[in-house]
Amino acid sequence: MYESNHLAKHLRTASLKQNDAVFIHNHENDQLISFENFFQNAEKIASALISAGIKPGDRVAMQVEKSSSVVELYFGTILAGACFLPLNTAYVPEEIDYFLRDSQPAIFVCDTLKIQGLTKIAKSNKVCHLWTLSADGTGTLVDARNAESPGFNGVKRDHDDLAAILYTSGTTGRSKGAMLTHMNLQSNAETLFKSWHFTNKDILIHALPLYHTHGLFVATNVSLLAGSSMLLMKNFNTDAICKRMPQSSVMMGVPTFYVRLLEHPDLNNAAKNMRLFISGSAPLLSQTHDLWKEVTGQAILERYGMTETNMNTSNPYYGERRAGTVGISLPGIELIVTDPSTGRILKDGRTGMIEIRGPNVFKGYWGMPKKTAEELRDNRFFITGDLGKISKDGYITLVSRSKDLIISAGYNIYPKEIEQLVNLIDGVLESAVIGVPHPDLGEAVVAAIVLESGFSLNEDIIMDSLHNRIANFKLPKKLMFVKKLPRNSMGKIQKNILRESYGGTFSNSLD
Ligand code: MCA
Ligand code: AMP
Repeated sequence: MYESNHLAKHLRTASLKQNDAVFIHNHENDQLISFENFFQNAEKIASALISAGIKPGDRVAMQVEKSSSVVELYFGTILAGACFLPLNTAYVPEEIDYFLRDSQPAIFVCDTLKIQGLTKIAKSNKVCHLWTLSADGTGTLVDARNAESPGFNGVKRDHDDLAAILYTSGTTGRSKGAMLTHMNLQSNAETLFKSWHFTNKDILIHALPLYHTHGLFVATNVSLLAGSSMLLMKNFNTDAICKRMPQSSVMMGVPTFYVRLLEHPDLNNAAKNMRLFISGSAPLLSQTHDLWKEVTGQAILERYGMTETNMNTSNPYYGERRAGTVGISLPGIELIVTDPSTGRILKDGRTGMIEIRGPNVFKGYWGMPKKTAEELRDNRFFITGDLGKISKDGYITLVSRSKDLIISAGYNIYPKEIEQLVNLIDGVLESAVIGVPHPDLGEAVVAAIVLESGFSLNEDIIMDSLHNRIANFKLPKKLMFVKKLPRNSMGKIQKNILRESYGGTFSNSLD
């Protein structure tokens, strides 16, 4: 089936033998969607996209709440030969304007509730069709789908053709669209499905968003390849997860999931039937790893990935899951550590830049050949920006990052973007944004602000100016008004000193 469409063909194979089995179980309304139902809906969406004039390689962008229809739209887009472009639901219109301008999608699917604010933006960016999709499964996308019949067999797409573009924030403040091919997604799903021993008996607790690599590709593609089920939860909620664990077998989450679940009194009992807990997207503290093992008797399997590469390393399914490490390179993926200034390979466990090569590595940044050339070497090694080391027996430890990036509960936040907005506020002389340890989020955003002399701005004024200009999760959790910023002899702001000064800001809080 779907013979000429590389990714669709591979993702469909396992479930052909179990069309009636449940692929998606919607937690909110207990609705069960069989594989057959799912693929028929995806085929109808593909037909609707083609009827709307979609051509191979066209972008289908979406910003909608999590639902099974999103998964159908993803697969329908692949079948239609187009390129799926999901956007974080927290992005405000100003941010959406940038993504539409940069990616020039043919179709943009948005939440029915947001259509008023987004119509003008879609028009000014020459989007051909603005469709809607609400979390309750209604909208013009669904109307278009329902007007079609199933049976669409997929547009021809080869392994090197684009399947998706996912935006990842840029150190200069401009988000970059990572171009992912059919092979990138298929090869990584295949590797993970084998490494983590997924089967059609598995039921995956899916409480992650569907607009990032973790919840979209890792969770969904692996489940499709294995023919396993997903329990789709709209949000992360510890009560609901503990209640559902006894009927489930695997959970994928960011470290915040594990930190919060450890607070739940039922965890020990609830986790007894689970065979695997996987963590990634941000560092899992050794304390969390150890405590989880103490309470549930199971070692969390930590893995390491990036939007540009999907997953690179994983702790083993059998064998030692070593706390504080992200495990070993996945089969078929080369990982080297290099000297950041010369690019020469470093041996003997020395710390340096992690570089990755393999079928998982993306094609480049959308419309940014210069940026692509800076990060993707001619020999196809991708310079990750993560600093780490490899132990004698192959375990990789991430030590720090060379990029100025904050990871807050799995969401990436680039300080530069916030600094630029803070600096525009009347009365602000300059600012520096840093990430500091936070017991729940891992890292939280703190902004150090210097005011121009004669101005006396308070927190509310600053926060009011930032609201509606950036997504809420990027907003600083704390503002520090300072007389001046620490600088080195070259005049560069010393963020390490700020991190030391404010490192204890949230040490006792769970705000
Ligand atoms: C929500 N808020 C946050 C975050 N999430 N603030 C900072 N950082 C966050 N991550 C804020 C909201 O803006 C809101 O603020 C308030 O918290 C409550 O919002 P709510 O949605 O109720 O929050 P929550 O349910 O507690 O969300 C926490 C969460 C969520 C469930 C842990 O952040 C989450 O789903 N994170 C996972 C992200 C993820 O999938 N990352 C994978 C990226 P206000 O009250 O002011 O409105 S892919 C990746 O990294 C690579 C490839 C990889 O390796 O996987
Ligand atoms: P993103 O840009 O959302 O793809 O985030 C990728 C970044 O998340 C990587 O470059 C790492 O810095 C970080 N990351 C992913 N998994 C882990 C992990 N297990 N431990 C620490 N950092 C991680």
